[in-house]
Amino acid sequence: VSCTKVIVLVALLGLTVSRSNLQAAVVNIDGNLSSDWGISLDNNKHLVFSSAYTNSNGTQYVGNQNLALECHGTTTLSNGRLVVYDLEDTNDSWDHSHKVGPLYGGQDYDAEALVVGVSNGNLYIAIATGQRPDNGYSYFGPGDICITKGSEVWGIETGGGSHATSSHMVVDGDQGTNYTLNSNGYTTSSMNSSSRLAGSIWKGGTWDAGINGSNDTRTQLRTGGTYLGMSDYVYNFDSAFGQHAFIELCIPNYADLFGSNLAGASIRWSPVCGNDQLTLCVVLPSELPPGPSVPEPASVTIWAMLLLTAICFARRKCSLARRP
Ligand SMILES: [Ca+2]
Ligand SMILES: [Ca+2]
Ligand SMILES: [Ca+2]
Ligand SMILES: [Ca+2]
Repeated sequence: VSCTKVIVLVALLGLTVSRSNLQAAVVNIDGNLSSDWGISLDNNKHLVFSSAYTNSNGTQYVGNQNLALECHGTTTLSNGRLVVYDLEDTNDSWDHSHKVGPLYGGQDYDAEALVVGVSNGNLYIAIATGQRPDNGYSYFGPGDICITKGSEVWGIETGGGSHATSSHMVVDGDQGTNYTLNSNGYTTSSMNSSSRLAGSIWKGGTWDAGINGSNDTRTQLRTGGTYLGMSDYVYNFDSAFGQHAFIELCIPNYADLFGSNLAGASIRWSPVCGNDQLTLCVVLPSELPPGPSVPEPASVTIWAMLLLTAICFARRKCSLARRP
């Protein structure tokens, strides 16, 4: 067998392996969490979670029950995606008198799922929540996504406000929004911002804390910070979803952008009041699955090809737009 034939064979094998891995790795940033995250809605518009999501006792997470069913961990979905998750879906029919923990607010304030994954150097985040603009203006104030590692803090602007009420989807580049609340957590005003756009990524800055009793110290990126770039971002809501909305985003080449690999970082999201909170401490899953136990030279070639293909794919799929 000639050397050329071996190389061609290894190349074909590498391409086959990489193709199957990359198909599993594709996340469509469309505000639909069904096929890529295993989070969908049943006929009654209640969340349904993939059987891969389990509670601390190892039983499947079913949602829509009570706070005791909050669960978090790392799992591999049926599509092959390795994810880190925090699920806490309280009853979708609860009114504002119900506790979502630590404070009250019912479904309108329910932070239901925060799921994170990494593929090909890109960071993907998905959120399911009851925070919808059509909850009523005073009940609507989605916080910004906060990532911390040691003393470093990054934020992703979620937007919303008046733009959200005129459109069923907030996307990257729409105006961002700052919400002002009263001491009970009701939104009293909101201000759109064209200098902090939805989906924009920031380092540092001054964060608002939740209301008294929520003990949430970073719910909303209020002022300042250094602009790093834009994510590929969608905040999707529709009456067809019942009282649910879905955030989905991709931060391309996140380790380069952040200057950190985020191992041991904490990712969190809550409404601006902090009445309900999701906090995920992630040691992010590695980008590639463990290599097959094949002879060393072939293995090296396959993984090198995987990496090269992955880099090409990542650049095509999710490119970073920087402000001039
Ligand atoms: Ca999707
Ligand atoms: Ca719920
Ligand atoms: Ca919740
Ligand atoms: Ca905001």
